[in-house]
Amino acid sequence: MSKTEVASSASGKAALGDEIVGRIDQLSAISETPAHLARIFLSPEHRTAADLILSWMREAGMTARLDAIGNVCGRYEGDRPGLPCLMLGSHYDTVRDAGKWDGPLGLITAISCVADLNRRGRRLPFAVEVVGFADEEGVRFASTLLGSRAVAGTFVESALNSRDHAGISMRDAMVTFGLDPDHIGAAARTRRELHAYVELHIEQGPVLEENNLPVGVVTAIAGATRLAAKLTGMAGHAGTVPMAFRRDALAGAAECICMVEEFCKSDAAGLVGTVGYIDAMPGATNVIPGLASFTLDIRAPSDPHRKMALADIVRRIEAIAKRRNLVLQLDVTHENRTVPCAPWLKAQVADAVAAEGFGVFELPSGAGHDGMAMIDISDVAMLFVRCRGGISHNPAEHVELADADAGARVLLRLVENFRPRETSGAGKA
Ligand code: HGY
Ligand code: MN
Ligand code: MN
Repeated sequence: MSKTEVASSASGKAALGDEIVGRIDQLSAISETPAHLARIFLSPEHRTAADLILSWMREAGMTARLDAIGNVCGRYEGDRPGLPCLMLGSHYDTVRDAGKWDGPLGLITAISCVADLNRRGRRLPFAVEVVGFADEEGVRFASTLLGSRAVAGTFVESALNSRDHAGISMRDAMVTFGLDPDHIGAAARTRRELHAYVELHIEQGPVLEENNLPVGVVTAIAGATRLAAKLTGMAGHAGTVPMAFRRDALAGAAECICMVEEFCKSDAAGLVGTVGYIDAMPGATNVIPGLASFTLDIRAPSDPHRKMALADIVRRIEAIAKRRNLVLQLDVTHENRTVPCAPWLKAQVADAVAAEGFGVFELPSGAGHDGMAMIDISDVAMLFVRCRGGISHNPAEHVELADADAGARVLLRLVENFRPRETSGAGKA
């Protein structure tokens, strides 16, 4: 890139942060309720958000479409039509009571980078595609990464039978949304169509802030296992059943939850365990709960570590259920292996960080990301952007304008300097 181009796009880039932050606010207004940001897969808010993002993609000079599972897909042609692409993106669904940056920052930044190329009439020797994944969080249906799995061609049909808390199946929800559940396969892409997948995302942790850095280069995405546990005891009268005779399902679940916390706290190698959801039936003050359901989310820096820890935790839950004479049902609802970022691609992310004048700092991702699905059709890499206090999955999630701008400048630099693996000197795939 010539000096003037860098200068002109640098001034253009200075506006990148403003455009990005403005759109983050615009998108965050599309929520199930105004008070608590939630944009859930196949909801009316999903549709409204998709329409807005597709309009941004078209304004940026991309052709844009909603794919067969509700992802938003934009394409900016290279210097010749039909070239393989560098795919950028992130997700645009949220957790409940979410922050507004988790997912949208990566998607909106990618769109702004393409808009900058388009403003300058810049065409590259590859296409640039931007994908907004429709369901990374897995809030509505137990399994996650539904959008990116559909793109990777690894969507499991049986997921269509899973039901949300209202008992609506994914299949029916897709039909209501206007999508054909038997057509999901049309969203799949092939390895041949992609040079690489790169995602910009907030760090969702405190490490960049502690190191006083706006951006970081991700080394790997930690794997995770999600489980659904159900304990069945005996409902009874809160006033008449002596404690020794009770089969209290909620008390059993509480003992399991405290055990998971203690077990993970005592692990010195980064094991984390979370119970994010619990439900007790019948849920009346004066009734001993006969049924308790809760979720488990177990993660560790390596797959063997996670699997060994999980086996131990399951044994302990089984022992608690047995001792309390409770019937246990424990199902794995989602499992993702740890995904390494490709060294050749990670190096280009690092080069772009350095070229924009920032220190190169590598760190793993404890959070899951769509790259865990995209790895099945492409090498992946990630660029992290600092978020205040490392807070995420919380309305207090925040990114400073300067850091949003820094992330955009690095991503744009990466795109303009991108060399496919075969020409990057990294040797044959
Ligand atoms: O759960 C995760 O790690 C991601 O935010 N979905
Ligand atoms: Mn998230
Ligand atoms: Mn995310």
